[in-house]
Amino acid sequence: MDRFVTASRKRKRHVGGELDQASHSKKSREAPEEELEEDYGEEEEDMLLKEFSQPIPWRKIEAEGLDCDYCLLFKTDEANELFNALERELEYFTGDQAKVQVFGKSYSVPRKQATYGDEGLMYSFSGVHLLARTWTPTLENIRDTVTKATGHTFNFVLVNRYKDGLDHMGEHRDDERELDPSCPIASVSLGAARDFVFRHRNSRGGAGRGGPPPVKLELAHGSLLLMNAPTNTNWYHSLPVRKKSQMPRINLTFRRILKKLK
Ligand SMILES: O=C(O)CCC(=O)C(=O)O
Repeated sequence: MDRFVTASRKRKRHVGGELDQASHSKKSREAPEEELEEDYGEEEEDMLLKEFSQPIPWRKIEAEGLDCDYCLLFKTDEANELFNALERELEYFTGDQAKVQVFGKSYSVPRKQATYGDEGLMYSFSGVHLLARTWTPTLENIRDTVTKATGHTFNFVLVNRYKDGLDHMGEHRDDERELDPSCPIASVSLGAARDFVFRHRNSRGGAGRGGPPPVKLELAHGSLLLMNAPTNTNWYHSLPVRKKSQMPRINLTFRRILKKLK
């Protein structure tokens, strides 16, 4: 994949010759208000782009019917700030909304969950129907960064908070009909690094052990994993228990949902 977060090709200069990177106090108190826009030659533009742009080093993860892209989207400092802001802003479900139905029985979810997104959107899975709360500023900021990095837009996010390595998520596929099949699921991880495991549908259970081997990866603080089609048709994924992990983790899966709530 060849995607880059780039600086603008035109940079503003103050009349006095200072680059607009100078401190705001200096600009407002000493520099004249008037600004000139300069066009640069191709060579100089390339140099500036090298200096100011951050190529995102994507890693391709592929197996039979599995197509994912992985990168470190946020530097550690940024990721720390985002994690702390989410800890202040997010409200998680309680009561019945923090439970799932499996074969008619109700179980507490072994983590905390929340859903945010565009007005009226609802996401249903395992017998629960979760209505989106309004985007918070930090979720909007992360969503827009993911859009810039991938070119995809998202209208919904499922948040999972794991207090430590005992909190986990069982094997499942994100193959609900309301998900737009042309849009990958973009999974941003903040906090403790955790293992993430894909298992092919033909490799589950006693009878079907002939499928391809599992694909395991560690989702790092500040990382982005893109699950492209047809991954969620063929492969289940899970976040297994890791008893040694003592730190919390927040995972955001940005999605595009097709149907509006009536
Ligand atoms: O926390 C994670 O990385 C897993 C999230 C997940 O599997 C999901 O939201 O469907």
